[in-house]
Amino acid sequence: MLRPQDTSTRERKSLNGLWSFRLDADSVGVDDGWFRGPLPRAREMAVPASFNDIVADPAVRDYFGDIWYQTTVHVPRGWAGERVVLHFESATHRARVWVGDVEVMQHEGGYTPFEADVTEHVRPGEEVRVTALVNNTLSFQSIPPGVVEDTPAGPRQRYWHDFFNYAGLHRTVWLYSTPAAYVADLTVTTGLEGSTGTVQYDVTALGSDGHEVTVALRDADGREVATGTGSHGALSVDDVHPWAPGDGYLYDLEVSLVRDGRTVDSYHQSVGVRTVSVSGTQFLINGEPFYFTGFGKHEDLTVIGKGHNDAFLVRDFELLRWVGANSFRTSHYPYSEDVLDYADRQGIVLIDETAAVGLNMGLGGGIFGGQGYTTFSPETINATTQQVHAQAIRELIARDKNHPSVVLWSIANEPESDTEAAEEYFRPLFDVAREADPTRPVGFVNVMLAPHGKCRVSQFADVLMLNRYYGWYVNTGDLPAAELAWEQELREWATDGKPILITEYGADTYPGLHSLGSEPWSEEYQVEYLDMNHRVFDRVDAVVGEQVWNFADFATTSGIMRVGGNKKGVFTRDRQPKAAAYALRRRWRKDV
Ligand code: BDP
Repeated sequence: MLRPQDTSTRERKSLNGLWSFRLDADSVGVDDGWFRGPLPRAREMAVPASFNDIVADPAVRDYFGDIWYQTTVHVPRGWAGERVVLHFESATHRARVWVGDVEVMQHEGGYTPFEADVTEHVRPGEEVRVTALVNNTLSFQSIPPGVVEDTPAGPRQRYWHDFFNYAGLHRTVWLYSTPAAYVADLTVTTGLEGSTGTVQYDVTALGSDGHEVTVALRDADGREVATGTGSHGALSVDDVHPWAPGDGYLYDLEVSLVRDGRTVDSYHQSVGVRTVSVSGTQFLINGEPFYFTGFGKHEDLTVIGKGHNDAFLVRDFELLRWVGANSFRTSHYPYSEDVLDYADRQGIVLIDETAAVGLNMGLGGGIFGGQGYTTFSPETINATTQQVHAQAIRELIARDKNHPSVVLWSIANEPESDTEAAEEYFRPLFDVAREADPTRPVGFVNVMLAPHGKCRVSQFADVLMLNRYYGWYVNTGDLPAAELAWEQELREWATDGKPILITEYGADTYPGLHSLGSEPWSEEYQVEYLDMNHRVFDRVDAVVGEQVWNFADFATTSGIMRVGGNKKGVFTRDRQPKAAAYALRRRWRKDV
């Protein structure tokens, strides 16, 4: 599925703004036909945003179940004869959508786009009603999983990931037009041979009998550097300017459908010419060893929750550059496509992750302790969940395959991985990822409960991604003991002969709390904790990167281990530095 865009043959109209909004705790809205007219007894709600922190009512904050959103849109007069598509960039965690009285689509999964051809249900020049029934309940068959438990005080949603279950319409909703014959999909892969780049393209066109596909590649100054015809082929670029970390150089590939000399459809794809590979314990970008510096992040903001915001996007990347980060992981779900587009342009390297987080009953909310369930079983995470997970992997790759910034797929965060059931569950999922994208390495993020020798899933991974909290959850406050234990474990992993990425290490830090004795929770401790980790990483050659947990403080569920959320941020939730930010800057930036 291609992201909507304005071109010489296409137009799009954002549906963002204030929508009618209503909770439906008893799930009566479908039977009562709430989509058939103006949403009864509705209030207004911002799109894009999570609804949770906007309404001044704790019951709304913690609400789970059916949620209705409705708006109206004027279909532009000029779209007569065009194909009209309704496109949601996401709806968390699932949705059904009606246009007028007609249900046009359903989608499972909260972080990837979905769309429907609604040409037959709209009339150019007229207004049409768009109604979305969003549902944010997590179950053992959703990604991420959760469970609704009956308690004396009523049903309660539980889940095993350490961030607040924000929900709603987090990203842009578009109505857009294409010609009847249109470019439906496009896959671009690139290569480098000395100073020559190659751009392989594969176009899927629909409704296009008798049309010819032509492509033109232009450099950043708009100069045409290569052209081609046919729905697939390879372009060669002399004196190529590669995409590289810190140098987000992009070419523009224009794909056209042509008939009788006339351009019927045109679509533009940014192309970064770069290669990614793994060789022994090295991670190579453009054939050169790459060392990741950066963070695990979250889409998490005050008031708007997981709603996308351009100002914070730019602010966060400013801070990444300021601190010397060259990369981050989209922990723990696919981020807004605005983030990926921006990372491409900024030359920031991404590890792109699915929403498969919390598939581990040995953990809960970042807190060790059994959860009273068996992770993989017919009643809990089962074959149906595996299908949903496989689909989540396919949708992530389908959406993000053309981004040069993405160098590695992460198919899960900290799942149970030390059991036979885990091995059976994950083996086919690695195949799904590799089939969807043979060009990028694939991995998953390993948890401390499944150390080297016990983990049965890391055998399938191209890169070892480890989350470790020596000096925080274990050896708390005892950094010398932590340093010994951590180095010992890391050296065991290094015997696998694969690159090791430290995808999480971090210490909760209350901003403004100081302690000469460097006690946990103080800014001093966070600095010394990071220093200890860095000494260990620098002694183990197979370590190819360090991503601190977390870029910024973020919201979680309530718990005795959390103080107003997770405070492992190097920046506060409002994006101000803690002392650790300056320490990282000194390590990561060679120029200051
Ligand atoms: C890891 C998780 C991450 C948590 C973190 C923590 O991957 O989501 O927020 O620990 O405990 O288990 O801070």
